[in-house]
Amino acid sequence: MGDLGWIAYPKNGWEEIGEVDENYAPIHTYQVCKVMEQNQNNWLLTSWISNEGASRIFIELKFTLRDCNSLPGGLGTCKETFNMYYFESDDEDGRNIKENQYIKIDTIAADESFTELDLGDRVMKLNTEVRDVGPLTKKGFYLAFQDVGACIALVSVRVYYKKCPSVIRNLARFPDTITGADSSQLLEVSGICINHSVTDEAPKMHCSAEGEWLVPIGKCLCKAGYEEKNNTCQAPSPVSSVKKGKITKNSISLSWQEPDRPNGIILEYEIKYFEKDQEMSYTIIKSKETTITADGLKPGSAYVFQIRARTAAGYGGFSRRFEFETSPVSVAVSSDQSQIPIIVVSVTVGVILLAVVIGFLLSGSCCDHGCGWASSLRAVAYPSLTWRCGYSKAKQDPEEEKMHFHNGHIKLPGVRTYIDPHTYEDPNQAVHEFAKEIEASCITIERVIGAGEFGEVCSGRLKLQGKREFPVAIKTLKVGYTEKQRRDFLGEASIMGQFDHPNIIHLEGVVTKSKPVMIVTEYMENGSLDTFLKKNDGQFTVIQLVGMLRGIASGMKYLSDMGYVHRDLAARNILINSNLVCKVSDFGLSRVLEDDPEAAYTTRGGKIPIRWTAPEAISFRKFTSASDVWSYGIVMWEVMFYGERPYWEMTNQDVIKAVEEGYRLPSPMDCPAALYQLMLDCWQKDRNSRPKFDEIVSMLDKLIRNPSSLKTLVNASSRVSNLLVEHSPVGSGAYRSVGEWLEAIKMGRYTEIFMENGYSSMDAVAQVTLEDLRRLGVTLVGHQKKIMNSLQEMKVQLVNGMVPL
Ligand code: ACK
Repeated sequence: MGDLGWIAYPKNGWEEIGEVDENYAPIHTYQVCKVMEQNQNNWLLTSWISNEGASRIFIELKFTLRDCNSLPGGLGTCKETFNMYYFESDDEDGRNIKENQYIKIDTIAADESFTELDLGDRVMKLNTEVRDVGPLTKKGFYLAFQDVGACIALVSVRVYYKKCPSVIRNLARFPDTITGADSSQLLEVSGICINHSVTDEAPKMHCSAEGEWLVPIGKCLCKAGYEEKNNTCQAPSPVSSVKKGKITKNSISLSWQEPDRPNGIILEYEIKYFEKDQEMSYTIIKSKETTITADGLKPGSAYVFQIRARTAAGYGGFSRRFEFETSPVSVAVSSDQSQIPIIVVSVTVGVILLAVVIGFLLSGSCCDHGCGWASSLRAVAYPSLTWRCGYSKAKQDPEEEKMHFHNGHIKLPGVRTYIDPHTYEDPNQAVHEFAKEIEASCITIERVIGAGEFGEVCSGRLKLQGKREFPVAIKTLKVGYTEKQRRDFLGEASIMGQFDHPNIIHLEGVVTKSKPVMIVTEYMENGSLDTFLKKNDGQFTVIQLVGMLRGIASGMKYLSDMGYVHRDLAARNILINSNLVCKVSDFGLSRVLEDDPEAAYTTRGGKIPIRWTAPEAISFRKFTSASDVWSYGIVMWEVMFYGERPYWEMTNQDVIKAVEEGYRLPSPMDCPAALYQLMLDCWQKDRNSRPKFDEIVSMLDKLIRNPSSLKTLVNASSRVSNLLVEHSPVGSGAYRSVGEWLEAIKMGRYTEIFMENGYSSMDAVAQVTLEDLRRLGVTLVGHQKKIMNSLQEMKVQLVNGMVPL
């Protein structure tokens, strides 16, 4: 409002005009209009502007400029541009520097100049131009505007920088981050775990030059005893109500309820007890049930009990202390005798367990995994023995033993291996081992979003006790199902429930105690990846696409580490949420055999999604993580091609033959060479030569950190040499019409515009330039690229004599 402190020289050049805006607020405008006089050199210098730590700044100018043609007699001297400069300085001392020390930013021209006529109509054609400057190395700078004989009114100068605003993602806080100096630079920023959380995988995000956070990597987890809610970790309520059951002179039975706010699925409870005032000598029992009997206690003595729950995130806090007393000696002496054999058996079990552990350790032959098991086993074994100078062991619940040895697997907390639900005799047991039972009344079904093999897929909301309602996807099992269908349907939940990873679809639970039977998972707003990409063709940056691929690779790394082979990895089996986070889904037991519409019967009788499957898996059903890597390469191709069908309309038989003969899919258009190379690596015939998922993740991370490595694209002529020529839409021969061509490259929406503007033949289309496309209203850069690349490719093919245009 006051004096801007800008300096104009010579004095009769730029002139400050006090005006008011539409709200009658005073505004400054600088004008100059020496169009009739020779050799103008009028400077306008701003005051010192601090760059506030930014190394790249943007300057937005709003101005009007007079059309020289509309000036009678001024044509010889009149100009229609002016120049913008800057000079960096740490303080205001730089003000009196010479003109030639200023660095030119650009010559500014008007998109629209105004004429006498416009003046008469009082139409002011305001131009907006933005320029950026960087890298800046000092604390601030001056701007200068040089007029050399134009008629200009400078109405507004806005100077700004861009930043990625502070955000909490994956329980990590990322600070306000000023974007980098380079317009293509991605700054890697480390997040700091929020209160009560700890690092799982170092959380990082990338701040783009446009001020957007991209490609979150890693995450924090709430500490043991805390649960995640609205991007914070708050302590869960501990076990609150503990009731005593049967009490004898040597034993106390207890039961309790699940905590009000369990931290995920409760895997087990830990019960700590000790004789009152003897806290140093305590016993710990682990149980999967909400009841236990502590025996071997002293008659007529008070005991203190505390219970805590364990979920995948760790232990919650202990409950308050509950105190109960055993019966005095005179009560139920005879019934007590029956306990003795049990105690003896239990102690024996404990000793055998310990012997097994020591055997493992002493044998010295165990692999890393084996040692992990052994040490975990030791930790779990101690409930069967006394702790410090405690008492003989409490009665061991058979459930606890199953926890140690489950269907021949040693399944202990902390050992992350996948267990095939088929190994369970009773599939219901597998479901309840890995999936939480949800009451149907907690679920509100809102709408049907699709059809699954077993019934409808719906979206809805889940309200769990003590938690805020949140959106979920619900798969239902249709009425009239057979026992096998029910088993297969719930099999997916038994598999999914074993996984816990940000790039694997998360299971909330199952409804099995009422009908319809349901599987409830997290809701993924953008649905399946193939449909989503087709709908948004050409609309993402390469970095965004690579971010999606990185997520999928990270999920697959987790699965392969768990020993799980997916067998049907394809873009249609990836779900994508509103943050563009991709998650691997579809873990059906019979999936590969039955429910994938892409799966076809092979000569050996199996049903396999041919286009996505590695040759060794098609030929002799050798499904491994390496065959998943082949499928991953196909997913990369689908993503970079925005959901195009691999091998287009080739028949399955032709695909098998072509792949056997060494042909591979051509590079998608505009594909960075590094990504296409990775695809080709995934499609190595020798499965041992294919990269592993951890290598793929590292490779993609490297590309994301160094986006300039993505700038080298597979060039059109090398693409041609890779083409499965007869089957590429581009190489499939001359197009009969412009419509057919645009349809083939999925740009059919522009057919009418092309025809209306005279591009009605392929000959005419061949002349189209980028400028023409913009004029036709093809404004999306992705679409412009697609059309121009296709034209370019047709021209290359013409040169090569491959496909006549
Ligand atoms: O492409 P879509 O919208 O995404 O159509 C299919 C449909 O259900 C049948 O599978 C959608 N779908 C499946 N699981 C989920 C989920 N967890 N969140 C959102 N949509 C889902 C899928």
